[in-house]
Amino acid sequence: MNEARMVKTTCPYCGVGCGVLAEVGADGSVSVRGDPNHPANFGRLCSKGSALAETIGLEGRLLHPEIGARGASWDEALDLVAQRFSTVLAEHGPESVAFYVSGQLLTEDYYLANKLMKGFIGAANIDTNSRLCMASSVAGHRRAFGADIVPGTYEDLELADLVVLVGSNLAWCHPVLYQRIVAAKEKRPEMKLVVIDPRRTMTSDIADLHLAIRPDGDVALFAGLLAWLARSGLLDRDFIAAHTSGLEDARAAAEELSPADTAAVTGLTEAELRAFYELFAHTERTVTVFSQGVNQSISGTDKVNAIINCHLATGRIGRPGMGPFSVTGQPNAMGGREVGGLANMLAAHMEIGNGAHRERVQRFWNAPTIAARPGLKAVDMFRAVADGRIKALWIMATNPVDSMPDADRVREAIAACPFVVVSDISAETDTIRHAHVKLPAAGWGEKDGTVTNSERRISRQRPFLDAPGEARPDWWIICEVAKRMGFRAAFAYASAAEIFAEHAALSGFENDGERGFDIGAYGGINEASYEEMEPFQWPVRADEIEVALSPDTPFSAAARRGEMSGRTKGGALRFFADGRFFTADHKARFIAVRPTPRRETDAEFPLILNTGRVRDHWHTMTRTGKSPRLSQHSAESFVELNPEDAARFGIGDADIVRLASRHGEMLARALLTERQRRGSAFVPMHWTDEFSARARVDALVAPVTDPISGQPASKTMPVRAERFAARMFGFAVLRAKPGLIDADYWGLARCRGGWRLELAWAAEHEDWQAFARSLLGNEPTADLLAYHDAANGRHRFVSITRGRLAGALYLARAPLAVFRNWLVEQLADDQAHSRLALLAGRPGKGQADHGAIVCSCFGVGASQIAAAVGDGCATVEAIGAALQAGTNCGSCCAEINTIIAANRLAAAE
Ligand SMILES: Nc1nc2c(c(=O)[nH]1)N[C@H]1C(S)=C(S)[C@@H](COP(=O)(O)OP(=O)(O)OC[C@H]3O[C@@H](n4cnc5c(=O)[nH]c(N)nc54)[C@H](O)[C@@H]3O)O[C@H]1N2
Ligand SMILES: Nc1nc2c(c(=O)[nH]1)N[C@H]1C(S)=C(S)[C@@H](COP(=O)(O)OP(=O)(O)OC[C@H]3O[C@@H](n4cnc5c(=O)[nH]c(N)nc54)[C@H](O)[C@@H]3O)O[C@H]1N2
Ligand code: SF4
Ligand SMILES: [Mo]
Repeated sequence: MNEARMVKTTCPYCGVGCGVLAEVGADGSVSVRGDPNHPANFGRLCSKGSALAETIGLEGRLLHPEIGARGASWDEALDLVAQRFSTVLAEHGPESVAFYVSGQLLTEDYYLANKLMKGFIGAANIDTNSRLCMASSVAGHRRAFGADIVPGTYEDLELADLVVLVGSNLAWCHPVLYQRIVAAKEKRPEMKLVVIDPRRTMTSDIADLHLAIRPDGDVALFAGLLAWLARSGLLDRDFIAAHTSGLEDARAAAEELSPADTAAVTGLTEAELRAFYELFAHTERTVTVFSQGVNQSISGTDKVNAIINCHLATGRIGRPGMGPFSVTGQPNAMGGREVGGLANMLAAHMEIGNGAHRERVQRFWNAPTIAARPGLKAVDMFRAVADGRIKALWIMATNPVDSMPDADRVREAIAACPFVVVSDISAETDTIRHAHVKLPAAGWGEKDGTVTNSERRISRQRPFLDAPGEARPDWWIICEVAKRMGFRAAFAYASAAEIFAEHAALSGFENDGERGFDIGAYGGINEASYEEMEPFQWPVRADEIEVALSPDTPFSAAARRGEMSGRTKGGALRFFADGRFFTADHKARFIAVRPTPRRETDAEFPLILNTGRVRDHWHTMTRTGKSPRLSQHSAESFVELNPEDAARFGIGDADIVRLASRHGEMLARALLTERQRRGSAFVPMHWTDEFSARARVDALVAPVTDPISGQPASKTMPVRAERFAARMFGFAVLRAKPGLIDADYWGLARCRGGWRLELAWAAEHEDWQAFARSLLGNEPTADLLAYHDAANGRHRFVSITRGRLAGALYLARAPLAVFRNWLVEQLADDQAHSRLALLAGRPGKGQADHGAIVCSCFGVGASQIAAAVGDGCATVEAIGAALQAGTNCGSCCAEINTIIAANRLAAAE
């Protein structure tokens, strides 16, 4: 037996970058909790972080290299990859190969992928899923500041008197940061929160003001704010004169819109605009947080600059409690930017377009060549794959067949590419299916390296499990291919620490304060110091903590001291406090921005499709889809529609909806809600062919991009919605994962004890009994109970083995009204069940259905919470005391509040 141990690491999901303590018991069991000493979360975790231990099982893991459909040794697979890339390179030149990588790689992996492509293959056809995520913020920062820098820190969100959230569903997507704001607001109720989002999200529930802006109205909104500040004499003239240029042009552009125009473009009333403008103008300590409602747009970069303009105009940048704050999505979106993972950047914040930078990086790497010009951005890269310009493609840690716009074309392009390599942890994804070579990567808990969060804080991910099967770290895989391509000396790393040391050294190399990203102090870091490294924020220049490298000072302690002394002393914790920017004249730039024409709907495609995230799933669900807890909150894909629109299209609640655009189509469950703006629909991005029939939303999204950043406009796609004429609906709970599912629509989700499945068909089956047998299995020991009401089209099947529920299927001509959560509980329950109740699909006397799961930590459902409200619980705390709901991670508190409000309202009526 091994000894129990605890390892400090970092959550692998969102860009908040929470510290996690992973405890491995003597029996090998793993449990996780928030690290109370980590400055991002101080012990908190959200629902996804709390459920991490449920996602590290080996189910679905890719454990061995594969070539085609057969297993292969590492040597064989690596030789083949190196040989094919080298051959294509020799025959067609460096621009005929490409890497498509990910903000979920660790910095060390990312650094090497970039080094191999740009310095050794010699082109820049490496792009990343950050193109779909952060590219507009990167471009906006570079235009305004001369460098891609987030000026502030998380603490600023707590110190602010006004937090403006633009296109950010923080409550669900950066939950711990959101909870820090909630806690700050509880302490200082005068603190104000404004949410700017076309949807009324859970985040808007605690907002003092929610502006349900028309999609892409943001440039007009913030241009209007600049004009308003100027007209009202509220500009910070001193700051503007000393530290900026370009105000007059920006102001002139902003003033082209009258207040009435601004109201028309934003879809907001002049009174709403005034309320927001007044609040912003008169609150010095203002932070504007923005995310994908800003970045994923045809005017994404302009939106970013429209926001930054207002902060520059008021001098609110780089000081406590103020500044523009782009929150990063993925755990290492920021680290990817540090290493220059985007096709138009070079390593360590240097630029491909700059000859001196190219020469410097080439010299530092001692590289045979260096990319001479920017490479293809993601959308163009997959176009080049489609038309045969790219002949060998290596995809790492991302799932483009589901997450790229025009996803069906991307799938065709990958399927037709002569040589595709995919490194992933999962054996079955919609992308890896098309790989010629599959390389098993080590996953979270197994791999070793660093990530950088939204506030520029670098934290260690440390391993606490052995990599299963033959899985290997991504950096190792890249090195082995590079060596086999002839670049042995430059890729002879023995550990992640060595790579980090080189990356840190490059950041400080010939820097002289010219580049904001500088962690030169860590340039000489050795294995032991790397092992102990505490989370720190960049920059930490070499001269800031020289002492760190003296042999008698443990590095981490010195680094901590460096952080405390050098940084506050030099004011380096926040950028731009000194008014010094990274442009040639060190002044920030105002950018003249004008609203671009909206993406228009027409008679054929009358709705604007908005896409995004749900609380408990992560992207394409390869990890969260394994967790029963996380799979209950949203158990199938859905489309949110305003009830008026739904009525217009003849769609009822819980109907199946077919959504179509000029690019593709999908099916999803209708969810009618007033939270959705009229004229728009919302579909989550998560569901793939693994978990559903035809629910890949990116099949509908056009490959239309922001002209500056190349980021796709994933949130404004004109579509059509119509009722899918289902003749039959079904719901099933199953112990075993079903194989092929013979239904026009289905959605599969993990639950405790097995799986739950939603079904629909356009036509009646000839033989429902046969379908039931195929789904529930033909185990000879099973009792298959059946109930038929043929006239009304109702059929029910229950399979019992050894007195226990093995599976059940319910069929009806309308959306099923069975008690889903009760049935799911029966599956997990080892008691003998009432056959009658099971066949009826509803709890017997004295039992209750808990309703849709709201609190995933304790499995508490909406009906339970509603009942507790009926019993007098009127606050989230009271619900917590009665049911535990909301008392662990707190991610569900906003929903509990909504249920309390609705039920108190109902009681009052
Ligand atoms: N639970 C969960 N959390 C996650 C992730 C996840 O998959 N699941 N992914 C992580 C990643 S990689 C990212 S990038 C972040 C994303 O985090 P967010 O950006 O907060 O999430 P989204 O849901 O993509 O979009 C945010 C909001 O933008 C709004 N929006 C759409 N169009 C517009 C518009 O024109 N203007 C304005 N102002 N708003 C608009 C949408 O209605 C939506 O509510 O989340 C991270 N965190
Ligand atoms: N319509 C629409 N589309 C979107 C968005 C949207 O809002 N709307 N958002 C976009 C954004 S912001 C993002 S960030 C992308 C995300 O989209 P993707 O990056 O495609 O989504 P993931 O599911 O996170 O893919 C990560 C893959 O890496 C694998 N993996 C996990 N850990 C490791 C590891 O350690 N090593 C390796 N090699 N593989 C690993 C996982 O199994 C999975 O297959 O989607 C974008 N697409
Ligand atoms: S907020 Fe949640 S998902 Fe994001 S890093 Fe923290 S625990 Fe992980
Ligand atoms: Mo993202």
